[in-house]
Amino acid sequence: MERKPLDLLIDTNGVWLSRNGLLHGVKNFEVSRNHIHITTDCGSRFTVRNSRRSRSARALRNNKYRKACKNCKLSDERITRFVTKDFGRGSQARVVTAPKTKKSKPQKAAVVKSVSSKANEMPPAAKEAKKEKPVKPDYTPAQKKRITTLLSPADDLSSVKELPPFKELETELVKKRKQDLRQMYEKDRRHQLAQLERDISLFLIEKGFMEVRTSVMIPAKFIERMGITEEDPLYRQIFRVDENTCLRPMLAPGLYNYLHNFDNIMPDPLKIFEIGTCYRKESDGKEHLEEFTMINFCQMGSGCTRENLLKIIDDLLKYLNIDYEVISDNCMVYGDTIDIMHGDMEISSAVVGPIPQDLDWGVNKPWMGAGMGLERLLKVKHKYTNIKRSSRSISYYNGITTNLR
Ligand code: ATP
Ligand code: 9VF
Ligand code: MG
Repeated sequence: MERKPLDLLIDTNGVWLSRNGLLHGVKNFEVSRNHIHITTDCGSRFTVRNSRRSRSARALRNNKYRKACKNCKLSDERITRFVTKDFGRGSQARVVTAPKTKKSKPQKAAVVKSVSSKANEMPPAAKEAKKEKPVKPDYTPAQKKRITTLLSPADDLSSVKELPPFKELETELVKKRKQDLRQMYEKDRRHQLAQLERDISLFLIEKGFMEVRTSVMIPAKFIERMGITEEDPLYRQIFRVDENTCLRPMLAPGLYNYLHNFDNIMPDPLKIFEIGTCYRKESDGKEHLEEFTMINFCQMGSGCTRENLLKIIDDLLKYLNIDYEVISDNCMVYGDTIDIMHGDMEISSAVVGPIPQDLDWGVNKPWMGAGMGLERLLKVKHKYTNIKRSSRSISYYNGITTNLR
């Protein structure tokens, strides 16, 4: 059965469960592209990611709570409705989203279109423009795909009034892309992903973090020890090599081992990081790769505050020239996370520990850390429409298709 997305769960239940199991009434909520902006009856306002797989979504599906929030003054009826899964009667929450598709949703696409009711309306001028499309030859879907592949983010076809026949445009673009590649060979010769890895590495070393490299193939029991159980969506995303081995979906297990082994050898605080490939079975497209590069830095001991963590992230993203926004989210492994977003794409998840799992790794000091995807950083930096352009690949070199023969 397809899991309900978080917005639908909130809509049906009319309640919100905080991390500590406190049940709140939802006064209203607003759904934007990937987020839900929630106001509780007790007046707190926050933004969470509209995910099917988050801790909150799972908690709401489970219908369990520890205590009802006193300030929310939830009626018995609302609490009963929540615990008995009587979803039939609709919600008391006043949803202030677009009038939209409430019954026919909850596909992501529908939510995407309902950013606001205004956004759905096309201004009259735009309607006119739509009627008067510039004369374009009708490319077949395969031809459109080929042209899209050949375009670089710097190309702008929108100002071209009349597009030439397919073959002509293809030849022109192939020529341009060959020139781009030749120029890279002549002038720079650096691979974007490799260079970004070097840049981040130097940046963190300057800041006092020590670089480590751990195995890509890890014992499957590390997954368990991370607190990833069968209910966690990540569980099914893991590439298994054999019964006892898998490809790492994250860098945390390796880092945990180093935190344990280096504790009391290094002065306080201990600061380490790793950059390396991680593997996850993913189903959705433009910002997920099954093989991607993660940077995870962490600090253990003194100074592990949210403020200090955000400062390092801010310095790093300023250095890389990437705009971002901070929101809170939660996940099964770490509980509450600080998510760093660029528009609607998560570029990093950051956490301030400690968390209960630490003890299973022999770690018993405060920590903070963040994981960030390098291909997503490149996607933002170079305005790629698809993350494949920045991935490990034989089909693209620095975002340029290599299929030019
Ligand atoms: P998402 O919800 O977007 O799938 P996530 O929360 O599962 O991401 P984390 O486990 O927090 O991802 O990983 C830390 C970072 O690694 C993310 O913020 C993202 O930048 C990057 N990342 C995670 N999964 C992928 C992927 N499949 N492809 C590319 N980058 C990824
Ligand atoms: C932050 C996201 C548990 C003390 C070794 C370091 C972190 C979030 C990282 C990553 C993950 N966590 N994709 O932990 O820095 O592990 O899910 Si540690
Ligand atoms: Mg995350």
